[in-house]
Amino acid sequence: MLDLTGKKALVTGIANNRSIAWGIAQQLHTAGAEIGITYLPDDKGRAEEKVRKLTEPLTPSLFLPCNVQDDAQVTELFDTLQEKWGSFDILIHCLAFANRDDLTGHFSDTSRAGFDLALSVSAYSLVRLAQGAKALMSEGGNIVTLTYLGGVRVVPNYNVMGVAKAALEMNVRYLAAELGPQNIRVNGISAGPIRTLASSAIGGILDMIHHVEEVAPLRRTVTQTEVGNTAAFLCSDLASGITGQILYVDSGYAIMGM
Ligand code: 0WE
Repeated sequence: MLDLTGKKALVTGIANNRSIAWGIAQQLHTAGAEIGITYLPDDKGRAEEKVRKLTEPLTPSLFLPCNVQDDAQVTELFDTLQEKWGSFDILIHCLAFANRDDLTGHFSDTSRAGFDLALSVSAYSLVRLAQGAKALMSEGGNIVTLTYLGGVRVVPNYNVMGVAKAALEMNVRYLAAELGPQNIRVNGISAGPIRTLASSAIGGILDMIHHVEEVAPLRRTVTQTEVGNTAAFLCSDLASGITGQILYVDSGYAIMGM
């Protein structure tokens, strides 16, 4: 049985009702987990308000700001987690960012600053959050991150994000090897393209979605709920033997060669 009753789950990366992280939070909640939410704070508090309203039905027991580029915020996050939760069980990492200019045009024109930014937000952040989490996952735990095919194969315009996802997927393996003895499992979900705030900001996402609908074995794209169910599975005892893996939730797209 997929049962997460009594488990505490911290979910990062919810921006709005289309976020894959929101799909994951809902399915973890449905499976019985207690939810904590982090949001990316902005100057006007709009993001906080929006994410708070959206996630209210899950009655989160924690709601905390976390910009992974700000060391003080990450330290504060784990201090608060220790104080309020003591220990926790599940960390969901759904964070990525690259400059928009770096997601179009020539990959060879990527600047050092653009490269550093993409790798820092999208890959290093998993290492930093795992660092904080391992100290609080005293009874073992689960870490799940989101990745994309563009991290293992060339997808036009994904560019520096592909390099960041390659680093992220290797982070999954190194973290899984190191944290396994503490019974902390670390896995990634490689989701097919979905219309979200992040992907909609990219020109041509609809064409990519139509391409998937034509050639993927299931002849359709995947939903946030399907990714959420896979995350819930990975965090459950049903997946107790799985760690260090990247699981493709992509309607089968990645198996095709032609
Ligand atoms: O990982 C992603 C998107 C991540 C992303 C999106 C943005 C848009 C707005 C990272 N940084 C930014 N920065 C912005 O300013 N995906 C898997 C979705 C995605 O993004 C693509 C894709 C797909 C699919 C970019 C190019 C080509 C395909």
